[in-house]
Amino acid sequence: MNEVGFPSEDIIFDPNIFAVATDIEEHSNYGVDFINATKWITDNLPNAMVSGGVSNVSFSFRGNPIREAIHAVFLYHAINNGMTRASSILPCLSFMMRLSQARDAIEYVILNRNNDNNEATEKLLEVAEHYQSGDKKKDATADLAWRELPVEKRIEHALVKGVTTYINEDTEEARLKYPRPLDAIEGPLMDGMNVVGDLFEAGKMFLPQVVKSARVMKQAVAWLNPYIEAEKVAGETKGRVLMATVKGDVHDIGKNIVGVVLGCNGYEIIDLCVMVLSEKILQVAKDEKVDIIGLPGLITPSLDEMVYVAKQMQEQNFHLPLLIGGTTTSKAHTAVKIEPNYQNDVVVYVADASRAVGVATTLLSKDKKADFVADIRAEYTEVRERLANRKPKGTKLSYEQSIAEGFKYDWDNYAPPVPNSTGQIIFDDYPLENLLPYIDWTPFFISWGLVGKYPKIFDDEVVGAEAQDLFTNANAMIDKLIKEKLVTAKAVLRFEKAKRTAADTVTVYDDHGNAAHQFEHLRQQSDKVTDKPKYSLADFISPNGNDYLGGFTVSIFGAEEFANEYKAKGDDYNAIMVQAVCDRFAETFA
Ligand code: B12
Repeated sequence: MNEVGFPSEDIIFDPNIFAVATDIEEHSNYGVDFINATKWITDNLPNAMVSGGVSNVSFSFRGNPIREAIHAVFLYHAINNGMTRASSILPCLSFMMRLSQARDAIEYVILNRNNDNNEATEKLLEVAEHYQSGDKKKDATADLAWRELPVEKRIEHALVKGVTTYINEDTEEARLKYPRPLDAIEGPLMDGMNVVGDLFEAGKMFLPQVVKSARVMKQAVAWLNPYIEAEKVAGETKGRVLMATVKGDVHDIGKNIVGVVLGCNGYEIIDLCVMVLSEKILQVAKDEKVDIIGLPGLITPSLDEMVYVAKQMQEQNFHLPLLIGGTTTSKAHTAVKIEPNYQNDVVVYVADASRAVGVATTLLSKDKKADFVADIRAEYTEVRERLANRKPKGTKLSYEQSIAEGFKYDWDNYAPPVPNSTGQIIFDDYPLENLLPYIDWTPFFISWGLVGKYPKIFDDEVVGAEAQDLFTNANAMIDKLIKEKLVTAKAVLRFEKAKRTAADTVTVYDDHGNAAHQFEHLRQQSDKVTDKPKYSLADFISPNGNDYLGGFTVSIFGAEEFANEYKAKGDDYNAIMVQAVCDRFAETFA
């Protein structure tokens, strides 16, 4: 400042203000953090000003006039500690007097006092309810009107709204109403989840809300598990079943239910969790000598992955039944795409957990298996024949034609840029703080199913509030990752001399000029008539031998392990949050 002659009073610091009373422990101190930061700046940096976006602090109370009072109390403490200006602030002063009785409750939240078990937040929620305007208040009572509905509708409401408060008692009521505990899952709970799925598909629910629905569902299933287990058939193990959600798919609620139900019927379950590579599934199946493999698939890409697993089973000479299940799978897909690839034993599509027991028992029965398999094969052959009349796909250019129409460039008049060094460079622990300013947040919101560009997305009428909430939580997660050093950014990069040695081939050379590796690239072969060349990545390396190829790989180590800790606690929301922010770090690093 002295060196460049910049007036100190022209420097304005704008420390972040984040929402308090969010029900997330890490957020409780955000008010205090801002006030302390303001005090430090004031004490240590004479004349500097401190600004802040005050309305963030009360974000949890959207729609409630108590926000104004929260701003007033917050400003009182912030100004006393040196805050000089505030931005994006809702009116507050008129409210200060009227809400004097709320002041203590607010002050405890802002200053994070008496809040060890969230007591201060709970108290403020109670007080805030009191200040809710007529309409909203009516909503709050209407909120409880759903408690009068039949148990099936209450369960649906809890799943759609992500409310866990009454789910144990409602699940218990359903358990008593239905003949068996599993019927409560396959009846009202799955019906409710289907409503969630339909709303999501129609764009009326967003991913963070679906994650909360999943949390409710998991709690309900956890409530029912002991009752399902109590029906357990005593005696010898009937067989070993390996369950694994395939690569790329994170859905595990259905798989866990199938595991519990089979477990209670005398089967030993080996559960490899989610996102499991085919190689691992098959290795464990061999090592553990399992009798059946069960694959759940809930998203479309899982369907191809299941085909891959089936092919691998055939190639590796497996001789055991393969069960296929989950919303996105179907008898038709199993018959047309999966079964033809695995003929050593049988592939069976199973629509729900209760059917899984019967199917498994039949398949492991010496007497019944042959007839059952013959019936399934006949049925699937019929399905295939019915679906056989497919239209042929569009044609492609021949490879030679594509090369002829490839990208042309005057390489003799081109001087390629020269890297500072060739060979390998390693970053073993790159500071995450350095990556922060470059994060591209838009894909973060897309990964949560919220469409809109950052930061404009916060103003979006439909998803704005949800986006703001997510962003606040993402930043809290980032603080935690950095402060507690939970993950490490690592990278390896390398530049080498390179030459295009054939139409689609790039050869790289070591420092002694020896060919070290060849990269083969794909070329576009679409027969669409356009002016554009048919590109290949190889087109962009000079054939003259004076060019370079660079490659890198980045990874955020520890992210998966930390996400799994949350998953183990049934907290999918934070597990996904860890993955989503680490994905941002990885991309930024790249
Ligand atoms: C909850 C949920 C989530 C949760 C999952 C939480 C968790 N830990 O599992 C979260 C929020 C993480 C999620 C994420 C996504 N989801 Co989702 N999700 C759902 C939802 C609403 C419910 C699934 C569920 O748990 N159902 C309840 C269980 C009990 O039912 P079930 O799985 O079918 O299981 C029963 C039977 O099928 C059977 N069964 C199941 N597996 C097996 C296996 C075997 C071997 C056997 C014998 C039987 C069997 O037994 C069970 C009990 O009877 C569905 C909608 C729906 N209608 O299913 C969408 C749905 C599956 N999701 C969908 C999508 C698109 C996604 C995302 C891609 C969204 C996004 N944009 O990121 C991501 C995918 C991420 C990934 N890479 O996997 C789509 C899939 C569409 C498609 N064809 O691809 C669906 C169908 C919603 C929709 N209508 O659009 N999702």
